[in-house]
Amino acid sequence: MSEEEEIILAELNDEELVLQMHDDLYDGMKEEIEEAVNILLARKWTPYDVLTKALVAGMTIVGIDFRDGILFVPEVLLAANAMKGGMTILRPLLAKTGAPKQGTIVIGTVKGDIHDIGKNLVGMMMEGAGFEVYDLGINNDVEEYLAAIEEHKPDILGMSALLTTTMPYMKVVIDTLIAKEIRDDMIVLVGGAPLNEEFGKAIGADSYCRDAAVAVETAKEYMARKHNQFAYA
Ligand code: B1M
Repeated sequence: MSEEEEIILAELNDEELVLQMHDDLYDGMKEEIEEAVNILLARKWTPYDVLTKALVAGMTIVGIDFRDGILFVPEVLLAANAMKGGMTILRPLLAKTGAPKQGTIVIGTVKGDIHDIGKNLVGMMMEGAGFEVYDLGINNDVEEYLAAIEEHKPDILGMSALLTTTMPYMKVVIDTLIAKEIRDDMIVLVGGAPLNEEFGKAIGADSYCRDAAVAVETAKEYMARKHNQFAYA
């Protein structure tokens, strides 16, 4: 018999439960994460707080230990899978805010890059804020972005990159939009951990978005400006 005491998640107070979730995420325990997400929601936590304080904060710890060589790819994949379990519960709740329709966004991770957790968060939060979101997934080349733009005529194009080796591809996409004379038809927002404001400006994006909340605020500001332009035209 194990000497370890079994932890009953429902018996923990909020603070203990969030810390336990950080541990469970670290250990890739999907079922425990799903149970804990449901407990916090039942305690009237907002889906946004569960997402940011429990899941994103936990994933940040995973990221630091991955960087420092304490965790390796298989463990990070398990953590990512546990996080996705939690996000699956939160997605419909975040999207169900009944927010008025804001606009349309096409979003995807760039060619060569398979990181999608952050991009998925941005997509979910955009949905929650009232945007119609077309998520192209990972590893998108310029042709895939162009096809989606042609099909959905988005107000906003969002690109995500998590690797220093893939972030330059964002410029390839923007340069192609310029060459095809469609750059001004949409707002281009970029994000991902290795990017910064300076990089966003250098490649010709409209804005760099530090996180999902900033992405939503930025997108809403651009849409408000667009509507005002039409109102006074
Ligand atoms: Co990868 N990985 N990874 N990885 N991975 C990083 C990015 C890394 C920084 C880790 C490290 O060394 N510290 C490092 C990149 C180093 C660099 O380039 N400078 C790295 C590496 C090296 C690699 C591999 C090359 C490892 C290898 O194979 N040797 C490999 C690359 C594979 C590839 O893409 N071709 C790889 C693989 C993987 C996994 C598959 C194991 C897994 C991804 C699983 C998945 O996504 N489904 C993984 C993970 C999980 C990470 C870390 C640990 C966590 C990323 C994450 O999900 N963060 C990451 C370390 C880190 O970032 N600290 C790391 C949580 C997420 C919520 O944050 O993605 O930053 P983030 O998104 C934020 C903002 O950036 C912003 O909003 C989001 C939400 O707030 N944002 C946007 C993101 N996209 C946006 C788009 C927008 C707006 C805002 O558009 C409008």
